[in-house]
Amino acid sequence: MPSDTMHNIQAVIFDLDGVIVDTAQFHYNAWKTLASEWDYALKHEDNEQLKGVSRMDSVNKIAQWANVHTTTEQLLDVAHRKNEIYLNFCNQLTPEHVLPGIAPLIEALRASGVLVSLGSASKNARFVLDKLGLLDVFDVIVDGNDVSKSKPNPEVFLKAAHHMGVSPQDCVVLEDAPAGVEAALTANMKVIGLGDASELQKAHLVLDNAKNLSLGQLNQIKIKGVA
Ligand code: B16
Ligand code: MG
Repeated sequence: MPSDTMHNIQAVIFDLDGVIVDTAQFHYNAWKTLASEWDYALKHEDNEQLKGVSRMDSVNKIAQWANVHTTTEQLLDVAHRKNEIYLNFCNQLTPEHVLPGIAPLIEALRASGVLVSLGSASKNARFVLDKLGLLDVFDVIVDGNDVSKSKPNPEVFLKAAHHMGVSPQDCVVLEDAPAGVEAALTANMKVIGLGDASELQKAHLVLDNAKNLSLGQLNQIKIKGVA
């Protein structure tokens, strides 16, 4: 085996919302509707803090921002109604909504024998992947139904690595959220942030999108730990 092959990545873990598909806006609009019932105008900055965060952790944060103290039943009801609005938006998704570069990247990784996994906080991940025509392309899917701790906890990524039989150091995570970047770093994985560099500065590399992302670039990050 050539010496540099030993350093090559073995797996890529994809976040879903904001990496594979732009559903972040759907979450935002749905939460805005519910927050307005509490007379709270949800802001863009608030939404940044909800990215990658589970549904119940999100509803708890919004209640706190709105200074609302209510029962668990009511919080569950708000979360349930938010999800109905969100799923209604998701119903319109088709394979054309897969973000640029993602489908060819998955194809290239699979062709090179690199494992691909989903690592998402969403309990709707399989529904969304099905809409996008991507349900069958992952070696492993770990989503919000499989974990008890929300990002920035690394549970979702560590579970994905474990199910693939790969060491965390041999995984690269693609993330759009500060909480997800934090989770990947805590998991001892390399992480590429996709989106706003000022929000994702802790990632090893930040790109606008996955358009020109190649396996060679992923391996460079693995070898050099590019900062
Ligand atoms: P659900 P990701 C996360 O998905 C979203 O970024 C976050 O906004 C959402 O609250 C969370 O999933 C839970 O989603 O309500 O569908 O279970 O970015 O980790 O793929
Ligand atoms: Mg995300």
